Amino acid sequence: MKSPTPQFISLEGIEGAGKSTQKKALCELLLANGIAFIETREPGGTPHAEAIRSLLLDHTLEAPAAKTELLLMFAARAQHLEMRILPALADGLWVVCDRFTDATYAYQGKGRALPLEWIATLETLVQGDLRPDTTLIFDVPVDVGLERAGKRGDLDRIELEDWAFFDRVRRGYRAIAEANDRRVLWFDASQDMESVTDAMYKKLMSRWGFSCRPN
Ligand code: T5A
Repeated sequence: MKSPTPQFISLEGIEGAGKSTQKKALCELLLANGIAFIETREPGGTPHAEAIRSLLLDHTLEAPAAKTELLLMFAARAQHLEMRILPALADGLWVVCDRFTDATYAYQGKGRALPLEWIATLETLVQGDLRPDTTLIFDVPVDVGLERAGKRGDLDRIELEDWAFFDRVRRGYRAIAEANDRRVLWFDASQDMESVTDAMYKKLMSRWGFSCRPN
């Protein structure tokens, strides 16, 4: 079934916050309510953008300068928007995206201390006035997130940053939530997975007027 008002949804948080886990649960909620959607991620989502992702996360290469990292994030985003997100929305599909531009504000803006005005300029250039309709931010203490991410196996280049970097990123997300209280839904993701999913379902079912929970 197509929805008359396709929603663009992003999921955000520091490493190990549980975005990917909760994205699956969110997709089950959409399916249970007959919503047609695509699932995607950033950086990535198209072959070109996934190639940029590999460059960005490879810790065996020379590390990119902060400006290079910023520009590559937006290069991948431009491709992703043009080839995948905008066509899906135009077709009436909802879009569920693991990270979007809030990650750039949090990681490159706060984590790398690049000027937020640069990010705002690139955001307008690449996205025009397109912004997610709903953003779910999953918050965990840095130690908890890094421990969970570490259990998953090999760490990528950004996951190898230090505690202080992720603390700045986490604070960056908090500032985004405070400045965008209508768009952003905030979750305490230090609880067990089922409790986080339950909190997410309650808020989203009310927001979208859904009546069905997944079995
Ligand atoms: N990036 C991205 C930027 O710097 N700028 C940008 O503009 C963009 C778009 C890739 C990297 O790119 C950076 C940020 C990232 O460093 P990514 O692919 O989203 O981003 O990678 P990660 O954030 O590293 O994804 P993770 O998989 O680490 O985190 P998730 O998705 O938040 O966590 P998830 O769901 O995989 O869970 C991790 C582990 O914890 C367990 C899970 O089972 C899993 O084992 N878990 C829980 N355990 C206990 N309780 C819970 N509530 C749990 N939830 C999950």
